[in-house]
Amino acid sequence: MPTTQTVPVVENILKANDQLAQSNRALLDQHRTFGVNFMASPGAGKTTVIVRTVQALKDRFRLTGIDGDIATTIDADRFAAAGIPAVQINTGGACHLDAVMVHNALPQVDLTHTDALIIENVGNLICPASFPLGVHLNVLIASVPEGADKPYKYPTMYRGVQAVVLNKTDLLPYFDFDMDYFRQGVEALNPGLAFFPLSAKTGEGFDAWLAWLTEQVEAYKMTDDNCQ
Ligand SMILES: Nc1nc2c(ncn2[C@@H]2O[C@H](COP(=O)(O)OP(=O)(O)OP(=O)(O)O)[C@@H](O)[C@H]2O)c(=O)[nH]1
Ligand SMILES: [Mg+2]
Repeated sequence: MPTTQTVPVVENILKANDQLAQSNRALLDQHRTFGVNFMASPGAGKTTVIVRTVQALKDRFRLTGIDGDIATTIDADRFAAAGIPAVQINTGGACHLDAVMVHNALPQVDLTHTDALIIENVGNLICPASFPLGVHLNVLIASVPEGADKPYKYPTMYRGVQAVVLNKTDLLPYFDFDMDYFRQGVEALNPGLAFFPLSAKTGEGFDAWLAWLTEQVEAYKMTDDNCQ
């Protein structure tokens, strides 16, 4: 019967993904590389936030970018223009990165000389939430024009991340964005979640985000040092 066959296949795919995600994590840990996965809807500002973050932190940490897109190298080219090595994954139509794609891309990354691996996932609020990549930190970038109801409509994504960046706050005067409603939605799904309202365009609010991310990378490196 179609339904009884479909469910096990999907379960197997997800299980295989999780196993490879663990192997990705082991490889990153072996090289003491902190992995960050940025997820968001199309156009929320993933690349713009990443580029501004990279420009601010690249003298402090050795960074490498992996960009996932259905087609083109536009975003990986933007990473490279920001001054870091960049690898493009074209998913050929798939609406998310998965652990296999990242696993296959990792040999192109000089992990020995990378403190933090920055991954931009495919623009989508649904599929990436089901495919862990093996990173240490998952960040969701929401944006003001998307509307304040998104935590309620895409709960799996909001539940599975360790931080939410609310981008495009420079547009707050022009949109009917109910900040309290948004915050309540996030808090109900993921209590105490780190939250950074900012504008990647003007830089407003960016310092708090950079300070927090720096702390995460440094805490990871310190733990690793202690394990040696
Ligand atoms: N006003 C404003 N525009 C922004 C901000 N951040 C990004 N944008 C604009 O939003 C558009 C999309 O930005 P990208 O960074 O390409 O978004 P993305 O999420 O990487 O898009 P995809 O990779 O295609 O899913 C561009 O026109 C950016 O200039 C911001 O803080 N404020
Ligand atoms: Mg992008």
